[in-house]
Amino acid sequence: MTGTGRSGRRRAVGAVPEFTRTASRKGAMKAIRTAIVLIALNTAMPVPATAAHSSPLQSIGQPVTALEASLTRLQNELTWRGSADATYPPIDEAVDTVLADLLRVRSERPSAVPRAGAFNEQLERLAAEADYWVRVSSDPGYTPSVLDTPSLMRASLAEWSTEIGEVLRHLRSPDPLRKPVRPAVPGGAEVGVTTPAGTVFADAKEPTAMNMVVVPPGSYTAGAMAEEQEAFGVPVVRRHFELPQLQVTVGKAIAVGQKEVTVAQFQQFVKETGYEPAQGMRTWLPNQQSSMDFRPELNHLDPGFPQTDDHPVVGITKNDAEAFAAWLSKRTGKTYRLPTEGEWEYAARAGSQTPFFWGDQLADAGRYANTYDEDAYTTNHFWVAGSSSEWPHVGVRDGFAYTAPVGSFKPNAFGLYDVTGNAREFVADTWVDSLEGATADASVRHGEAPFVVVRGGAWNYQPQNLRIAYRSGYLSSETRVNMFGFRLVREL
Ligand SMILES: [Ca+2]
Repeated sequence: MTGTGRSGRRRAVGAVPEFTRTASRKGAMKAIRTAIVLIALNTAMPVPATAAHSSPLQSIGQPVTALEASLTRLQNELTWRGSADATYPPIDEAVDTVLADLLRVRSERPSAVPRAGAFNEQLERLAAEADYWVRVSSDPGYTPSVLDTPSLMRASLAEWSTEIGEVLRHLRSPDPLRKPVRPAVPGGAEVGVTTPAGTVFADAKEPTAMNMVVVPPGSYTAGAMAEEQEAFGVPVVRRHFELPQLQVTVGKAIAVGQKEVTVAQFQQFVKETGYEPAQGMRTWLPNQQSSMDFRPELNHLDPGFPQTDDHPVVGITKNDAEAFAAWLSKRTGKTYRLPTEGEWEYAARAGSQTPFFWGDQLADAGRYANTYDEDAYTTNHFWVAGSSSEWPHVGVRDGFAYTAPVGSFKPNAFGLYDVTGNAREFVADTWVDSLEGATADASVRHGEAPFVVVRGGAWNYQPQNLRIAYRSGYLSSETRVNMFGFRLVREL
């Protein structure tokens, strides 16, 4: 599989979920880390952990103290230096040091950092992202795209800086996800791949139970036609995201969340597990230029505007969504997960091949989706970034200035609500900037780095961007925005 870079170069896209680290220096770092573990094992293993001070490694300090110091250094490096090639090499170095220090802690003092496994997974993602930027920005042909403008890069660094702060804060804290999971009160649904399409069921008998809809197998054409892009004014710099069109088949029935995951559903997960979702988020707030500034004080319970329990949860990360799915799977004994990008588009189209799932008329948006309508305009007055122009309005009215309770509008032909409005939705894939090489069987596709893909529009989206083919990536795996939420798939 290949993707085409903005400067015209072709990049290999990994076929496996491992993110490629740049060859030589990374190999050396890995060798150093392995050597450290071997030294640690050889010296520390015969003595109890409490006697680790007798280790020769004492000369370079206690491992947890060293880890704290390297994490602090990493956090300080997570700042924009005017360009990617100035910003990322020191981050790349710093995160490798942290990973080496964490590995040493795991071998010498495994109980000292109870969440070491989760922290390692998170830091490996940052390492993969830093690697990507070092590699891409050192190419003389590199020019930033619409997805890596300075303001987006600054927000991504702010997200990571906050996350590293959280790692530091919880370095010695117990792992909340080690608590036993309380099983759901069984919903009694007997469903499988032969259950009739359109069947609605829940795997729990609880007020917060999530209704799932059986979606039949089938095929669709992914991506947009040139005529559609022309008609809806898709900026030239984004058109390749939706091209080339390809035929995709979802080979067997799946169940898809009837609605987006709500605040109440997510909050049940948080309360029962003690899970700590990401703190801070990028925002769209009244009178703000469309720059998505990171606001560290906000979180999923306060995304900067009023919500009730039945609104879609927003401001969470893809990792938070996956943690929720893992918890729900454990509670119910069924497999819940994020949809792949192919499954998402198939479910959202529900048999349609028109720009919108309801047809091709923008004027109908107010009946099917919560978008940046006249009500949102009156409250928010978004401005075009770097200009004195307000976003134009298109005469659609839906009654909601921010998010709406899930299911407030008409569903698509599969019986799914809000697929292109209310909150944008994370999918399982990682970002590739075109459909070239997309999977024809709707299986998950991985890009060069663990950057997120979001599909569907949101409450702050201009109605023309509710087109089903609309897709975009955010070049950070920790992205959270007060317009991003999710829905889940349940395997049958
Ligand atoms: Ca609205």
